Amino acid sequence: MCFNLIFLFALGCNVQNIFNIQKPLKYEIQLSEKIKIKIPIYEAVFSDSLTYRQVEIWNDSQQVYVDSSMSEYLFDKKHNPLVFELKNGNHEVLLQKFDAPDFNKTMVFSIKDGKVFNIQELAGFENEPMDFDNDGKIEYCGILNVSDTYINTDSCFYNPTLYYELTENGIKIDSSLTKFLNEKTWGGFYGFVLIDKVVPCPKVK
Ligand SMILES: [Ca+2]
Repeated sequence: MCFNLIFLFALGCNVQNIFNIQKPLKYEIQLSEKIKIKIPIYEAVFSDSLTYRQVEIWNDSQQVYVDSSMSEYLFDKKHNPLVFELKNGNHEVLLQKFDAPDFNKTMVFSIKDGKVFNIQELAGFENEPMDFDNDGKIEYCGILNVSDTYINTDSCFYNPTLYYELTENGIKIDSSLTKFLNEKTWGGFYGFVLIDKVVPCPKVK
């Protein structure tokens, strides 16, 4: 088995319970045998979700990361947070960062030898993971940034959907799939980021 995909199994409490507790909270979410996260602070209600700050990542009994910024994170019980155990023994912890008014982002924390050695910011995942191109590997997808509406409702600014493939070495942009599907959507591939090129809007099926 090259890697294990382990979903968040439970927050262990519900929203009502959270607001009934007055003292500081500290959740622990065990993501795998070695990796867990701790969340000392809940921040705000957004829609029906809570956001969390000062998230800590732990490897065994060692804290390997603490977010000291004002970043807020969102959790659900399906695909967020995630941990991937890679073929080489490293781990990747994926957390969803609240980024309104822009789209949320997926933060990827790479852990090796008990240390976070790399942090990536990806598009927030919006789909059920699936094998889009039938190559045996699943992909997640999302859009990095919100685009402005163009004055002509038949036209849009080019804003690609990015596809990320889960490989045995970690989650990576699937360039060929991203190019292929965006070309179908936009009538051409014009890069991996939002640009001010005006193109016909994608047809909603
Ligand atoms: Ca695939």
